[in-house]
Amino acid sequence: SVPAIAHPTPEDAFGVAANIKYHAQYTPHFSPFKFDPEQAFYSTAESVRDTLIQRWNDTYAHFHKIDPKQTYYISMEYLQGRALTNAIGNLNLTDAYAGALSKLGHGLEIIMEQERDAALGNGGLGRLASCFLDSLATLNLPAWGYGLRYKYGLFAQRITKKGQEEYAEDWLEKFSPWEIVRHDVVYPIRFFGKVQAESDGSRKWVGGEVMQALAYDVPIPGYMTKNTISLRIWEAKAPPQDFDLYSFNSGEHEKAAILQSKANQICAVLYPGDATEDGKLLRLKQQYLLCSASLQDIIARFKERRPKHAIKWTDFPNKVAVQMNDTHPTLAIPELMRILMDEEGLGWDEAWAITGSTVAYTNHTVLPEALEKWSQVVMAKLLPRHMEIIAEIDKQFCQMVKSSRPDLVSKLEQMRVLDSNPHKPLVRMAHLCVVSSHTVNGVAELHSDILKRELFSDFCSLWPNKFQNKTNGVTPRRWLCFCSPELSAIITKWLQTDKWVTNLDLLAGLRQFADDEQLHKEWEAAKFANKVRLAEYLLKVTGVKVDPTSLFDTQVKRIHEYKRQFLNILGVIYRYKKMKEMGPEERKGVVPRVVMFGGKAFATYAQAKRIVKLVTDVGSVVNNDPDIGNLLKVVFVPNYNVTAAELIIPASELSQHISTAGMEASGTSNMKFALNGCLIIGTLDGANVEIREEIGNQNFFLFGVQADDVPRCREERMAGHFTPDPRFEEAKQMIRSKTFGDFDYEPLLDSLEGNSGYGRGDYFLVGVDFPSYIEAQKEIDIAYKDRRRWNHSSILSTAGSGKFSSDRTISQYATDIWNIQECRVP
Ligand code: DL6
Repeated sequence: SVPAIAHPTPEDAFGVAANIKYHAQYTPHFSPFKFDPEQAFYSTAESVRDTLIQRWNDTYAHFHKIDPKQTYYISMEYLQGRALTNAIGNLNLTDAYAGALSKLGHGLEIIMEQERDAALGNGGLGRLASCFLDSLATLNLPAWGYGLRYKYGLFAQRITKKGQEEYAEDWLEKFSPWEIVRHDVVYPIRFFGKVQAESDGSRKWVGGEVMQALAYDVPIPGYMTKNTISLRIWEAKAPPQDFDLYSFNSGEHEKAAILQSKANQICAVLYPGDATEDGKLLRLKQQYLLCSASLQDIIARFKERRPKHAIKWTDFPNKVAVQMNDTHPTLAIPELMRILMDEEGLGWDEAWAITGSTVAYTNHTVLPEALEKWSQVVMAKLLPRHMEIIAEIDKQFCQMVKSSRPDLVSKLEQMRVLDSNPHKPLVRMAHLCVVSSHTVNGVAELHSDILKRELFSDFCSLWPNKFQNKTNGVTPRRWLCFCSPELSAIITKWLQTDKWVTNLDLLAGLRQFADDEQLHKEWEAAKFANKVRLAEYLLKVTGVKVDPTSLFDTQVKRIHEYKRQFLNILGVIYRYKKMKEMGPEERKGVVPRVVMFGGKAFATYAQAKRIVKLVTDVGSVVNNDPDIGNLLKVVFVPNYNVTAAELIIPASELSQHISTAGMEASGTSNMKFALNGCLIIGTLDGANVEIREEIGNQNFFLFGVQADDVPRCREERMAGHFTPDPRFEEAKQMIRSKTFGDFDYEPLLDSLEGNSGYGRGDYFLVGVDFPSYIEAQKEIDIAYKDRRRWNHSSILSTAGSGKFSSDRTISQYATDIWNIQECRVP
């Protein structure tokens, strides 16, 4: 073991200050003669990292000694956000660091703001993975997260007169103080090549390009526990011998390091555009790199803990649980099969039994376009051995269905792993996951029911016990304690305990005070302070001045037609029109509102970008209309990310979760808003259903058709059996009349009409739900004027949020799917 290093350890403000100074001096990245906020941030982060590294070493040494069954969470996405506030909060060192920094002439808040968001994910799925890591560590569960170290994370969004523009987000431009490069953890990764039959009958994958995966570890501290686990992210690199000195010296500089340049492309960006064949190939390379490196690592750990010649592979599922976060890591299945058979010498049946008892799959969407399918041709070219294995899985699945379930034979073509359409043969990744995994879960009750009844109904009749629900959750540390310390302090004061932070069900104790005037006063004051903070931020990033006494109404999430930001803005347009028609006296009765939108549209998703443009165009008109003044402001918050969410969510009073019923698998921001006492206007979709049950129907503004009615409504809409509400027509007419500028909104408006042109017969049922949406909005205005009623509902929202802790979700995964137990570092 490495001898202890003699430098100050952070225990109190003096120790911390000395430790920060130590790093400024001896881990220097900047001139030693200055100590500006940026430099102070890096030294502070390095000082925190010292503590994390020590705990992280202790944690894995302990896991090694105990050798418990471990969970490996494989995900292409993690939306970590900033780490400093979270780390010192979880370590209970916030006061010590604030004190130390003030001794060194800096305020903690300014220092925290120096940190860039690590945005290695797109949205809900990635943020969920990050919440899960926090809960895994906090619950002292033996686990690892595996991901990719993208050079450029999710793009940065700028809003200009043209709408959304995308820029590369170079989160590693300086460096990340949280990651530890592991030069001792490197695995070979092969692409292309061919499969060779060996004389003993085995198969061997040879030739092609061999790259390397290099590990970086990001320590994830649990809350108030020594346990600190690792998010291990992989970077592709060329083998060291790759550099061709002869080519370089003869002037062929690019050729000299061709493999390195190819390796650099693999982890260059999160979700490379896949419109081209090259783009598709790159995405598949990313997925394979993640799966192969992670499995080699898992297997190396399994072997390391056993005597070399006594490895019992049947023991593997007793020590390893692999969770695939959606279908992106599906290649873990054929890769585990390949390693077990081709490298460890197991037969098919044994390898298949081990794989099937090890892997489990979480589905996060029912949208057909998000259900991955890969070309068999591309797969066979890049991963020839895996294609063979997948074909064999498909073949055996077909045989099994034919022999054991003749009633399903007529469905077999739709159920198969391979879609053998001769023009475009595909691999259905979701089917590969369902066929191979011991457990498949959805992420909210409604979503899991839809999986069982619709998307995977035939599989469910085959294996009814394979399907489970695990309703999502969010970490209360980041999403309440650290982002709203004022509200958290009030909760702790009224509950007379801070144990709710790790036992969120205790929030139910607030119910008994839901009518207490003193609590109302304190609650409102805390929310108001958060609103003032957000108003300052909005002014800084958008130039729009908002009145913090207005109702803060928010919709922040990826921009997508099914999430219906379009419905929201049409509602705003209608509100604006009605306000314009009012006389000055009538206008005095209007509840002032700030309607905030935030979210990124996928770069090639034209319709989503039109929605962003429409919101900003409406804002430009409404915000500058002297008749309206502060009664209505419409703000598009640029570059919505985790850090922005931490400001926006605690300050919001109403949030919109208004997807077409049946289309949002769960949603997780709905949970964050409710936890922060924000009321919800929503459809019966995803986790909204469960949130409403928990917080009480009277505290939830419900509207819209239900999931079961959606197919019928769509048919009626397509068949023209639909009479649009006049209010809906008025709102559309405002856009057509060019009130908001002369941008071509026809494609967007057409999507609300019949089944021609861009029109998809209003697939997302905006027109159908518009009237009930407007009615719900009216109800909200009435409710907001009654401060007692509103505060009461707000407190009950928080009180009813106990179920939505990711600690609860992770405990259920641990018990029902992974079969792992707590392994606390002494
Ligand atoms: O489960 C996390 C999150 C859900 O809350 C959202 O409702 C769902 O849309 C999202 N799904 C995806 C799907 N991506 N793929 N594939 O991001 O997952």
